[in-house]
Amino acid sequence: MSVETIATHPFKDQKPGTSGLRKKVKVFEQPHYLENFVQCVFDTQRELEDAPLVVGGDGRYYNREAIQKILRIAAANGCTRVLLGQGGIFSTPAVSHMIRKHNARGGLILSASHNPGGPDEDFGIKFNTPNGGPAPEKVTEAIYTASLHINRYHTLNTPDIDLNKTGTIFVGDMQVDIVDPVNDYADLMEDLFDFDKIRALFKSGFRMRFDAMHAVTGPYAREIIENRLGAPQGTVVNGIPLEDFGHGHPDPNLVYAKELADYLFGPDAPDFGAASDGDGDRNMVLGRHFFVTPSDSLAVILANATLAPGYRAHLSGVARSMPTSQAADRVAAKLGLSCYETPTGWKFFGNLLDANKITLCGEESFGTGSNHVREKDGLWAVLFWMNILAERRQSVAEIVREHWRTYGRNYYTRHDYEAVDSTAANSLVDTLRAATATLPGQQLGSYTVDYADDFRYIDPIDDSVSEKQGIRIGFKDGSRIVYRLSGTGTEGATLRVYIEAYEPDPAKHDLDTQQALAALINIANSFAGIRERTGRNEPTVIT
Ligand code: VG1
Ligand code: CO
Repeated sequence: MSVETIATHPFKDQKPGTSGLRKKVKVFEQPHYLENFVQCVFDTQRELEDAPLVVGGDGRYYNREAIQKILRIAAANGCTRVLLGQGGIFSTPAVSHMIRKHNARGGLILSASHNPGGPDEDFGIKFNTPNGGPAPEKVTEAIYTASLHINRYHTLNTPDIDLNKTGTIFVGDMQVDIVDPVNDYADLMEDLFDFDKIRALFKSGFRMRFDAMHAVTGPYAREIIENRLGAPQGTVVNGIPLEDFGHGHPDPNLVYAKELADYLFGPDAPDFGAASDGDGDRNMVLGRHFFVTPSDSLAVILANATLAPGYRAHLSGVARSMPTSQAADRVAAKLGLSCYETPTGWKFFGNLLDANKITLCGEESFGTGSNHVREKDGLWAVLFWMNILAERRQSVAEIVREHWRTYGRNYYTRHDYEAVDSTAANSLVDTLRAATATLPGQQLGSYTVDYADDFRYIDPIDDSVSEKQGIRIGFKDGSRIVYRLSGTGTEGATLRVYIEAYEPDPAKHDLDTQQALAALINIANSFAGIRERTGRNEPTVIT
């Protein structure tokens, strides 16, 4: 089979954001666009020749086309073996596990995560390194730099392969093993959690609903929750991955997973509800008439971790992204564990996990995970909760309220302003940055500023420095306001405002979150001049 070398030209917009390269499908469909990015991965990651390379995606529109192109480019670049999910399917955490389990040299994940899919929506590609995790900044920078100079890529002139049948086939000289995308991952979950206990919980009449949101976790959830754990058929809903996610927005929060939320807050609510996003790395958990914030979820999992067999022996430490609430910090302090604060994005947990500095980590954006893989893991978090519920035999609400009584409650909300004018958003953040120097000691409303900065992170393992990770304003009473711009949006800029307040008094643990935080929300809005600068009177999404 002869290698074709195709002349190409650089695209100036291939800079990976918080989580890989994410663009409109129409951008990816431009001639050579995807090809360039993939070739730049091979040009900069020479060890990929030794294979295997793990490839799969969340099943969204353009997944299959992208995989056919990737296989030809991989083969033409001398890659000897690919592990491909049947139907082109792999969840993000499953890819991470496959890389680790099969000693692969990396993985390519096709997904724009929770962003909508379809011809006019979003597509994305992420490169994961041999530890199973998202490429760190030095790798994404190298790929980006290569993309500014590329003038050719290598491919083969071969027909498309059938992605649907498991087994081994060849693209040129490259072996492609098409495998069931679920089995290895389901086995890993069975190693970590007490499946007998959870089976007994279902036998006792426990009812749950898992909403796969027409995205990638459907087949995983059916195998694990219905087949292996014995939940009744129909426990998993929207379980078939669709190219456009049923016209939905596969983002598991109270806004986009409204159907599930309405059910859990309705008259016939089951004991437990959960959902996952497009590529399976996010999770939302709900109890009957009760929503668990992702920040609280991390704290509760940490406090109860030793109830799960995989975490019984040892917990090293915990990390959370900077804007995530400080609820986990309080648990860590009590357990005598170190707690790290990292910039937004899972790639920053990788070094801490590899060095065994942390066992658990999480983000406020519905991401929770551990050292079992190097990505956040939606189903894992759901199973962790099920294991805790099976052991404690209390309701979700009882468990969380008890947690608040022990540690206090961190009220928390995030306000997103989507698709705002990029120039306006950048100047808003620039103005805030300039203001931070003089803020400490000042009064904002009834709050006294303790510290203010643009978060700068020095990786404790390799000393790499990440600048400008978000404006933080911390107040004397422990409450915080954080502003940052999203790195995953595909239209204009998205401004995220994160607001947190600590409440030790159990008599005040039942307030509505927006009301409990109203004074701080006002300060956050007026101090940044959000209305004047963005022309928006209210956030697009509140979580
Ligand atoms: C968002 C979240 C961040 C998360 C990232 C990827 O990034 O805030 O916490 O790691 O999405 O999640 P940003 O830059 O838009 O705020 V996913 O599920 O896309 O892999
Ligand atoms: Co995701």
